[in-house]
Amino acid sequence: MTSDSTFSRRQFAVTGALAAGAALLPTRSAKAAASYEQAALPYAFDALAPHIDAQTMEIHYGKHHAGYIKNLNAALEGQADLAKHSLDELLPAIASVEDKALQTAVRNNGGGHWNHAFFWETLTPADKSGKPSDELAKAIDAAFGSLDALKTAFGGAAGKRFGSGWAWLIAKDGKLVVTSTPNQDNPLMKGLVDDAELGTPLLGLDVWEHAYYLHYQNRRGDYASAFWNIVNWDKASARFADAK
Ligand code: MN3
Repeated sequence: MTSDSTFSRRQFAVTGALAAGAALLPTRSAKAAASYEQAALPYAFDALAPHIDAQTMEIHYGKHHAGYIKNLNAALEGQADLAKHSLDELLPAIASVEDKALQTAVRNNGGGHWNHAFFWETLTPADKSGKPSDELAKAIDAAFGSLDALKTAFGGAAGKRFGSGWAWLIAKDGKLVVTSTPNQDNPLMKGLVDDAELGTPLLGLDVWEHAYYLHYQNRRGDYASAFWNIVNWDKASARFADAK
């Protein structure tokens, strides 16, 4: 802490804003200022090939995702009242962080960490991909007409996202919706993304070029189609069950 009065007031404003916007949040850990860590990949770098190649996975996980975590921890240095929360708690309350530079750092790097951790768990080797639960299959049919129609809608969202971002399948008010967000935004970021894009993510596809360019170059559509071979349907089905 510093004795500079301007800095102290700013700190108080940020802390007070989050408390007001997200009262009674449980704390992630008894320790103040815990640092975020990268979980091990649940499969080998080459386990998703040929749909996602080993070199892309190694760089994506080891450099890009790791970089977001490093930058997030740096941004939250000295911000114990924010750092004590999990990202599942922090991202929905992020709009209440009044310090815009801090908000942007958490938006980009906290979003980056959350999105990539979610993405690795969304994927699985093709021989373990499985199929949607009966409950999820029914919801897909109700919302889109068929699984193939969902794939078309999702591929459209991935293809239309200008520049970098994500395509999502979310559960929203008991219904399934395909959305997309720019950069490292995601469907948890209340107040920062459109209300129509808020919901519980079931599937997410990283459409940043770093996610596919080595193998697919400009062919984002081929990458988005290949995604369906390596979707972890057990995981998506569990997320859907939890969302209800
Ligand atoms: Mn990425």
